[in-house]
Amino acid sequence: MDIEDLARRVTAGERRALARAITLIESNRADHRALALQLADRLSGTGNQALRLGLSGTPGVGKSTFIESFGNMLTEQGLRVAVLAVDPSSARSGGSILGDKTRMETLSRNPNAFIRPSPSQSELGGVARRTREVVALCEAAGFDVVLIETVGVGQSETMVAQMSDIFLLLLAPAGGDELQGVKRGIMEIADMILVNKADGALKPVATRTCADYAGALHLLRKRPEDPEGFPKAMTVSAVEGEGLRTAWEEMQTLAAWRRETGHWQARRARQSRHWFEEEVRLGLLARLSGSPEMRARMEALGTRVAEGDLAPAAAAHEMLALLDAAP
Ligand SMILES: Nc1nc2c(ncn2[C@@H]2O[C@H](COP(=O)(O)OP(=O)(O)OP(=O)(O)O)[C@@H](O)[C@H]2O)c(=O)[nH]1
Ligand SMILES: [Mg+2]
Repeated sequence: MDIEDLARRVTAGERRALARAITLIESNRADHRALALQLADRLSGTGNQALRLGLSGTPGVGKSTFIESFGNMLTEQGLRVAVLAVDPSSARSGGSILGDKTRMETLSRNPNAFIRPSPSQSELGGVARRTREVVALCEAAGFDVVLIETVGVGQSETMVAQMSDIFLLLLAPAGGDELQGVKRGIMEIADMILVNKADGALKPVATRTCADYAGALHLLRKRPEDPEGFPKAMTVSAVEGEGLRTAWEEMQTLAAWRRETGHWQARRARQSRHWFEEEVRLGLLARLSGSPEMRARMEALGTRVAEGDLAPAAAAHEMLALLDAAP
């Protein structure tokens, strides 16, 4: 495989080259991995910075519908949009985006949009790691906006926030007590809350819900990376396209402010450091379970720990010492 040529074609914005590069990045084969690293290295510093938007929300809140309307709106403004997903269940389901191309029908046929389902790795850490590399690819390929979708379960939101410049939380209109259902931790990483389905009979409920969340956001500790008025709660209707333009303007305002004040670069720098450490961590884990001998040793030590024969910390120490001995 000619990495130079592939890199050139990716930067030229060739979709097929991009798709091939992504397949390479998602592969677990050791030789592919080496080529993927070469490619990433070759593409780093191409200079293009996309706006990376994270989007999270529980099943049925309208993520796909939102991405369809919002994505089409952006392409109408002449922007190129990539849509990626971090789906921890994708190893089993084959990826939510793929299953739901019907909800993104026009966007998936849009020449200025690129939709890619979640990589099917068995662990969330692996999914997030590959997605992050694909974000960088899309950026090198000249996309203006990269949308990273995740369904709001477990750790996936935090991981998506860690690869986004702006993190959006999509919520449904709900009664007052349901507001408690959104975990504080999620509220704290949200840059904007969008209460969807603000249309028809749901509109008054959505407006009330939005006010409730605006109040809740207000109670959170002020973050240095926010200008006055952020994080912000707004109502939208993905189906009717209502509020999307305003939401986009707010995102741009926030992005511009963060760029001017240096928070944008600081956030990216923090994220890069985080992913570096994550790579090291995952690399160590891989080495610890990479060979049958290592796995057998882990299993044996685990058994001794379970039987009370050895303390967990002592067993871990013994296991880690093997890494020094291993080539
Ligand atoms: N009234 C109304 N319904 C909406 C809106 N957006 C989405 N829906 C409906 O909500 C349902 C779920 O929408 P999806 O876009 O599939 O939601 P999702 O968040 O992608 O769901 P999962 O992929 O299962 O996580 C569909 O029946 C949509 O038509 C909206 O703005 N207003
Ligand atoms: Mg969906």
